Amino acid sequence: MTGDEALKGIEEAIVSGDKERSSQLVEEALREIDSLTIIQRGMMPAMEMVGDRFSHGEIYLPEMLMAAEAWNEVMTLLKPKMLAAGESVAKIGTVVIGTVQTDVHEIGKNIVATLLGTAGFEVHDLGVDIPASKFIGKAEEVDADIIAASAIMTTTMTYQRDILEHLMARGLRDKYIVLVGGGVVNQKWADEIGADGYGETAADGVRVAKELLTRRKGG
Ligand code: B12
Repeated sequence: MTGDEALKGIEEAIVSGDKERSSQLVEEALREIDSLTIIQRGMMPAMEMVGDRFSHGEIYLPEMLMAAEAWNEVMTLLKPKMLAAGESVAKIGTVVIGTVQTDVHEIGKNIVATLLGTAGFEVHDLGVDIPASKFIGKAEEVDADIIAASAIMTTTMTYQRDILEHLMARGLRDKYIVLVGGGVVNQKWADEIGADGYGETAADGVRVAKELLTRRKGG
């Protein structure tokens, strides 16, 4: 099987929500393809397709959930490998990350958290459906540099603004770098709410996080 065929197979297995086949194909692919390529070129296109089919009424919530479960199963194979690759990296900063209030989409946020970890950040992942006060409470507790908030839906992105408003209300706005991202979020939105940075992909997020931190530390 060529690399492209392997990635196509993984895409199809995730779209159909077949956990066992997804894991088996990923294990095979790992002999030749690195974890990030598998995520970006096999798994993310699967979720795009699932989203398209859902919005066209071709599949329903249970199928979308099955695809997400297949994704999570595969990540149990990939995440340890990715983290091991970053183990020797020196600590560069601390991030508190989560998906905003009323939003339970975690897949994108989990990739960002994993990649930040491999890049040398100490990552505190709060999970999903996180209110602004909890982001800030945790950031204060662990003396974070960065608060990173994921929002995947048009109905939940406004809760990213909430984080900035809460920070301002508590006189803490300048203490933290606020990074936003997620399906519907873009640079225009980030500018509008006064976030410090935006990442279209997880890899962009890591790059922006590093740049902003270096600038803040005067490097
Ligand atoms: C899987 C999925 C689900 C799963 C989530 C399971 C889970 N454990 O996460 C389940 C089935 C639970 C679900 C539920 C719902 N979903 Co849904 N879901 C999806 C789907 C198919 C994939 C999302 C995903 O994981 N994408 C893959 C990841 C890798 O991409 P990503 O999240 O965008 O993340 C990348 C970047 O955005 C970025 N990033 C993400 N976060 C951050 C954060 C920072 C700081 C940075 C820098 C970068 C960054 O990095 C990631 C990697 O590059 C999308 C379709 C789509 N195309 O996105 C719909 C989608 C998001 N869902 C949608 C909807 C409507 C719903 C429901 C309301 C459906 C319903 N009727 O109940 C519920 C809402 C539940 C809730 N309250 O949150 C809509 C949202 C539409 C909108 N208006 O915004 C979408 C777009 C589908 C559609 N086309 O209609 N969903």
